[in-house]
Amino acid sequence: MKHLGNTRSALENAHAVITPETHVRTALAEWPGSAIVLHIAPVIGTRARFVQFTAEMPAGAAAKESAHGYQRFAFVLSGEVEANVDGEKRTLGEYDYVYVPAGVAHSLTAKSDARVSVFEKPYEAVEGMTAPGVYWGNERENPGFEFEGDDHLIARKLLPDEVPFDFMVSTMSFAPGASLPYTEVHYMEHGLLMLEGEGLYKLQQTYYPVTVGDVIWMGAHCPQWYGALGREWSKYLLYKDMNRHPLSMLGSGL
Ligand code: UGY
Ligand code: MN
Repeated sequence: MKHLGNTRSALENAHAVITPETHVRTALAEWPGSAIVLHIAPVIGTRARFVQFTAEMPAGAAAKESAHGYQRFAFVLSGEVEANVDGEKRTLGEYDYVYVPAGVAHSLTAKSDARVSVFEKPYEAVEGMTAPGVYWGNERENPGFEFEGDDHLIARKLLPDEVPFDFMVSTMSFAPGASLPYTEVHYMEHGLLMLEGEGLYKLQQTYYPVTVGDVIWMGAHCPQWYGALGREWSKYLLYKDMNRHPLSMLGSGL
């Protein structure tokens, strides 16, 4: 695919497809020793309201909370990472994850070479509402539910579906041939990482073949649909902002 500059990567006004052969690594002060592939940031398209990156951590590398105390969701793609959050230490393996609320000091230390998918967002507090606490989980232990009644399409919510959370991370799993029931158009944004399998993603008016390792940004109102191809179930990790009035960002200066 790299021949003569060919790529499936694309950037449009309300979406981006970012495929592994176009990834460029950078460094972040909070992740010394790790290579960071910063996929989605507020400089993209209609100004994303979150960041999504993959941290490639060599064994021994350690990370700390983000400089501005953003909420962080860290999902281990491979290897082992020791998370030390609020006095609690846990070793996270494949598909284990932790949600760390805004302003909570923590460390993530690679016990072996590891890859971690990270989403960060400033917390939009609501007056009188207690902010969420630390939350741990494993995607594979989540039984999930049939999405819109389709037993070939299983959704797993990785965070409690509760109003104090201002975003959700889920996985969506599709049997070959299964698809989203209709083209969705919604205000909420998505960051997506293909974890397993392959299929066709329709974004605005274009159909993209997508496979493991591909990242997709879907801005507000981006028409979106997915149909699974191949012989295996496909699965993607999906960030979505939730539970806040669309204009509340004006008050917070975003
Ligand atoms: O619920 C959702 O927003 C989800 N079904 N979107 C998606 O998979 N692109
Ligand atoms: Mn959606």
